[in-house]
Amino acid sequence: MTLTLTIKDHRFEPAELHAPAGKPITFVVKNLNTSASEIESDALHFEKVIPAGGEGTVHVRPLSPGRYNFFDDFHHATQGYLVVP
Ligand SMILES: [Cu+2]
Repeated sequence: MTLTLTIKDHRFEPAELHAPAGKPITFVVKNLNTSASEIESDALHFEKVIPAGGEGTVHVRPLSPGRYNFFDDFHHATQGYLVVP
């Protein structure tokens, strides 16, 4: 499934996303900030720089139930969660 989110004013919108267990997930991330962001997750094993005004796609393997953190590695106050029930 595909989840779409934006980064604006250094916040993820939405800051919490939901996805089913056991299915591959694609994140499509639009950066509406005026500076670059790097969406990153240790738990989900991705890291991608997204230029200001740009868009990036990251793929995530099928997941077990849990609450997975991701963040903007260039602005650590920008935090988000993927919830897999
Ligand atoms: Cu990084």
